[in-house]
This record gives sequence, structure tokens and C-alpha cells, in this order.
Amino acid sequence: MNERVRVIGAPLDYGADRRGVDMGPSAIRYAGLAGELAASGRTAVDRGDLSVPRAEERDPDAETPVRGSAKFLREVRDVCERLSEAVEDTLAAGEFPLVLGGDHSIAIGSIQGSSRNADVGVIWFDAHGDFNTPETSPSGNVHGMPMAAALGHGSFAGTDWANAPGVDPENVVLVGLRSLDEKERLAIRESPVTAYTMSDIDERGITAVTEEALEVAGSAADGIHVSLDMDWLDPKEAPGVGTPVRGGVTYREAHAALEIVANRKVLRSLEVVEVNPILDSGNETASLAVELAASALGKRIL
Ligand code: 6HN
Ligand code: MN
Ligand code: MN
Ligand code: MN
Repeated sequence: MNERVRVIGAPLDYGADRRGVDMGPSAIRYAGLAGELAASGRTAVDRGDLSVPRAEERDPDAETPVRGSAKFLREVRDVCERLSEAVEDTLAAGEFPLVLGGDHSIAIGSIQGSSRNADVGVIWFDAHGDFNTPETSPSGNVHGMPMAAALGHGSFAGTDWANAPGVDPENVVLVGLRSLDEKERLAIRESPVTAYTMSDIDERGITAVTEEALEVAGSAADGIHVSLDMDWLDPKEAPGVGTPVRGGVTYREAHAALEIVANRKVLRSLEVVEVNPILDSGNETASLAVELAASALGKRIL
């Protein structure tokens, strides 16, 4: 893992219904990101935020494969293309990309950027599978689609902006599932990805599940991209998210998982998404996002 961290803000909220997640990068910085990265023994450089046009000035249906089926797809694509470049350039410069969301649709860009000309595994910590396509999505929100987009499913197939050819679905692991749409559920079952529900975590414990996830994702030759959706945590710990689902992982389980990730030393890129300061209580979710990023980057108590 590269020692120098490059922070890239992606204040995108086109992929979700609830406004406010565009303020996530600011809230995460305000919660003390720079200090925690230093406490993790990293030197960090903050490249600021990618520019994202205001949603109020855009037509959600300007470019969708089926009308209304993937809202603001053109805007999401535009930001993801630039994010993909930024992540690729970061790795090429020998630095570690830390991407701050923004809603989860930005993962399309980070995964593609991280896996260009490389063989990369993905661990997706999330209450949701984010495995919809414009054809299956009940909401039309692109933040419910990024994993399927990266794997080139549905109308994402053959597009050059969404596919991440460097990611083999055999090396993709979803961890913490507890809310799936019906067609999304079938797509996950039919796909070669590995998926752990909250029941798996209940039965086997977070340590065993995370170690197994690292085993599966870590067989990719060039490392792992971790995508951390803050709604992976229980809403009691992380209330500031747009699509909370009861029954998530605890504060300690989340830390344990990301510490295990850090111990493996295979982390190639990291993103933290879905922090919505408007829905948060006292920047609690942003603070937790900072703590968990620090754990993943190697911060230790002793
Ligand atoms: N997230 N499955 C729902 C949908 O609209 O497709 C929820 C997606 C949530 C996405 O939290 O990143
Ligand atoms: Mn480039
Ligand atoms: Mn998600
Ligand atoms: Mn989610």
C-alpha cells in the first residue's frame, strides 16, 4: 500500500433521492480527517473536490436507457469519468487514493480508475447490494447500481465509462447485506460474486467473515478496493445516511473489519460514501467515517 494518501472529494448527489450527501466530503474533512490520517502514520495531500454541477439546473431524464430508469445518468457519468482519471493518476503517482463521497454512484469511477490495467478485488461493505441496473431498478437511483455497473451488467454492458474490466466478479465480495430488491437479489444469486448477509455475520462473527472476504477478494493480483457505505453500520451508530436500514454492524464490528483489512496490507484504494450531514446528528456519521478510514489505513491504539 502506498504510504502517501491523496484525498479526492466527489460531492455527487445525483445518484440518490435525498439531497445533502453532496456535503459529505466537507463534513468528513471537518470531522478531522487530516489529523486522523497523520495519526495513522500517513502523509496526506488533499486535492479538494471534483466539480459537480448543481442538480437544480439539470434534467434527470436527459440521458437514460429507459426513461426515468436511471436518473441523472449523464451527470453521474461525467463525474465518474473524471474520478476514474483522478484515481488512476493517483496510483500512477505512487500515492494511495482515498475518495470521499458523495452518494455511492461514485464507486463506478473509483473502481474503474483503480482497476485500469490492473487485476483488482473489491470488498463492498453495505446494507445494500447496489446490484441493480437501469432495467431492474425500482427507484431509478444510480447509487443502487454501481456494483452492477462496474461488472458491466444490463445496459452498462459495453459502455466504456462504467465497466471495470480489471475486476473479475470472482474477486468481488459484498458484506453486510440486509436490503435487496427482488430482481437485484436474483442477479446477485446468479453472479459469481460472493455475498455475506447480516445473518452470516451473526452466525460466524465479523472477524471470520472479513478474513474470508479478504481471501476471496485478495486473490486478485494487484490488491483490493474497499467501498465503505456508511449505511453498512446500524443507523443508531450512523444516522446521517440517506437509506438507513435497521440491524447493521456495530461500531466495534466496523472497526474490527477495517483493522483486519489494514493488517492484510493489500488495500489499493478506499472510498467512504453516503455521509449526509443534513440527516446526521452532530456530525456523528462523518466522525465515524473518519475513524473507520483511519483504521483501514493502519491506525492503532498501541
Ligand atoms: N446505497 N436498492 C435500493 C435502490 O434504490 O436501488 C436502495 C439503494 C441504496 C444504495 O445505499 O448506496
Ligand atoms: Mn490519466
Ligand atoms: Mn451503497
Ligand atoms: Mn447502502
